[in-house]
Amino acid sequence: MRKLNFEVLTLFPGILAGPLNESILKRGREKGFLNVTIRNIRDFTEDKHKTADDRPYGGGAGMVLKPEPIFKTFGVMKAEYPGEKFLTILLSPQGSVFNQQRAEQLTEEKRRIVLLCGHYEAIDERVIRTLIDEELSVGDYVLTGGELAALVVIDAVARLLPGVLGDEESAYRDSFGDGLLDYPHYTRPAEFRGLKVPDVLLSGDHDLIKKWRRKESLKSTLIKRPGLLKTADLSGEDREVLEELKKELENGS
Ligand code: 4G0
Repeated sequence: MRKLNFEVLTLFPGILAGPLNESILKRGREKGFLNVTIRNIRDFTEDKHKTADDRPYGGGAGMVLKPEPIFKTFGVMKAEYPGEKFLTILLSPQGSVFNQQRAEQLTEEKRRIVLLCGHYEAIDERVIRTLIDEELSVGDYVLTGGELAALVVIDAVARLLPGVLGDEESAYRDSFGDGLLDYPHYTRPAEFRGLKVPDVLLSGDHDLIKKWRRKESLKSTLIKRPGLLKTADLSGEDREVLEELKKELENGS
């Protein structure tokens, strides 16, 4: 059995504790598929006030995370794992945008994955140049800190590890590895306040249902996120269905 190892370096460990100790992440850790160590950067500050940030050279608003506590945290961490390798990631709005493909790649990572969370507008550039392999963003918006972004990365990767999800959950996951949006889902009753479930889903014709779902996935993707079609895993028949859908949508039918 393989295990993925994360090290999260943060000034606010409390933000991470809750989500890692609930539901699927908790189970994944308990079963030994996932290991997450949280390190408090403030434990490695040098002064009696435990100062982690300071004013920017050159002036201007906002504070900058000091290099010393971060370098020290890295030093202590590395000393705990002699001879081991690390992939160091900074969560930052300046990073390349995290996606399902990067999540899948990280499931294969053999090194310890270090997630450094900043909690101020900036981090001393010498940290980035010297300690960081990769900057990742979870989307084009600014958060108060990198902790929620780190949780997004851990969650997206953990659910892909074999054994972390139960059978029901992983059957659901497997059907969306193709880069398309989901098809519509319905459960009982067959009619609710006059709103009917599509007949095809009650037909018992599993071949027809499969085709309908695929077409609905393609339609939804075409309408809501057409850019995803460029990288989606599409068959020849998918492409034919897409051409039909484009014509239908042009006609407004
Ligand atoms: C600004 C990540 C803010 C700069 C972190 C960190 C959004 C994301 C923060 C940094 C974040 C995201 C340079 C470390 C913290 N906000 N989109 N806030 N640096 O992934």
